[in-house]
Amino acid sequence: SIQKTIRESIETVTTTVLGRKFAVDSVTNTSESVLRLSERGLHRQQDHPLNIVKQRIQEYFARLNTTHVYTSHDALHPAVTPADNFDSLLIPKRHPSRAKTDTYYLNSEYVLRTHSSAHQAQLLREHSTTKLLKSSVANNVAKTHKDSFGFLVTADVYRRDEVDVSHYPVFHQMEGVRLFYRKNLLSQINMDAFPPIPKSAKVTDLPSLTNAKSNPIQDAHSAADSELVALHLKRSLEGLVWHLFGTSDKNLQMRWIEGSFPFTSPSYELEVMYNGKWLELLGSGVMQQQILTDNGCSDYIGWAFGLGLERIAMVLFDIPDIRLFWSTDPRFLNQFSSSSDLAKNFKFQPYSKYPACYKDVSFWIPQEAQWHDNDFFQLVRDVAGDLAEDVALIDTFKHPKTGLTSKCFRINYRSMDKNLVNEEVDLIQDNVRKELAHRFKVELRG
Ligand code: FA5
Ligand code: MG
Repeated sequence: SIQKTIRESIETVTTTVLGRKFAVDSVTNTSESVLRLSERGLHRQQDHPLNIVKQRIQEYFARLNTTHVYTSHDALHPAVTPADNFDSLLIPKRHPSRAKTDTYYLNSEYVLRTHSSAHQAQLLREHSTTKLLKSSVANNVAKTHKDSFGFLVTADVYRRDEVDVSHYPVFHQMEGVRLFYRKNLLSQINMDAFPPIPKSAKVTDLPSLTNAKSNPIQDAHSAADSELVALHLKRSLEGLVWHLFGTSDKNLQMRWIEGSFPFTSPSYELEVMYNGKWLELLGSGVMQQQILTDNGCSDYIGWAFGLGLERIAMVLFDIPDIRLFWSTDPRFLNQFSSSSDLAKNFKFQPYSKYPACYKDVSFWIPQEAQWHDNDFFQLVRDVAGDLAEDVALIDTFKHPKTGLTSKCFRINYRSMDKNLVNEEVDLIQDNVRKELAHRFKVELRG
């Protein structure tokens, strides 16, 4: 057995994600609990609400145009390179989203994608090579090359984040990309017809399409081209939001606000009014021409968007807690069915919530520690799993003499499918404390 231990320690330690192996190194910060979620494929599961929303969006884009089809992808592997996830999208080297505190690194060469945009470059390249292939075979460069095209990508995405009813380390996005052959942009845009949105709904656009300072038209684009593409983007997405929500809310309100992404300019976000508040549904914009040029599509101009499927499903079906999407409880899953007609005002009927129970933990952070609150959130996820509903920082205190910082977090425990007894929660809390002392060498208080 000693030999076995030695043999194991010599062999490279690997983690496996959907059949692919990744060597663990000093950068690795993925946890077993998150890796296991990558196997669920919720957006491909029959009758799962995320799958229903995905299908409705695909259906909208399929009906929208007769001039071309959007190709759909929903099973691309979640492990991508930092080049795919960041560099290819012109995200600066020092951008905070690259930090180990925010992104899951499988190792120094692979991350779990943090957004569906990670597949833009790859799909553009694939498209440009198949187009070229087709056109050279058919010797009909003019026809095939002038076609506009588009694709949709549905993907589970991973972010180290806070813990509460609307944040979970894995959620789902759908990316949409539409390219137009630049030389006949106007005629292509004119060929697309958008279903009208009734007068009862209210759509508020930005006061002006573009803002030269904070949201400029790219040097590579003429103002006319950029505005045509932005207009096509907005009409496409307004129609989508109406298609999704219009049947249940005739007085639907949506508005465009300025966005900011390294991979689009100008950039826009679309919000809907939900329970008296504006809720962000998606980010979008005119794609950076550099990205198209880098990936064999320099003759095109286009738009892209990325939306959150959970957000849409939560609004559409009144799902109160993001953890429910991961539930295997038939009381949740059996309410959804894509075959029956869900379109007419279907709402999720919540079953009784089990009582919550909170526990506080406070500790001194050692001087030399590089503390980040996300490390603590991750630790709670690892130890308590889905039983942790919410983690909140309730107090920070800096000792005037020692200069040490103390933090107090409140963990709210609640099970989605059973009554937690106090002894059970005490046990978990005790494990959180032990793990905290072990991982970060903090000094526990009280
Ligand atoms: C992005 O991820 C960009 N890649 C979107 C994009 C694509 C912009 C293409 C331009 C062109 P952002 O981090 O804002 O942006 O996320 C996009 C959407 O995902 C949000 O509008 C929201 O609907 C959803 N989303 C973001 N974070 C979460 C979260 N923690 N939980 C649930 N949904 C989320
Ligand atoms: Mg955003």
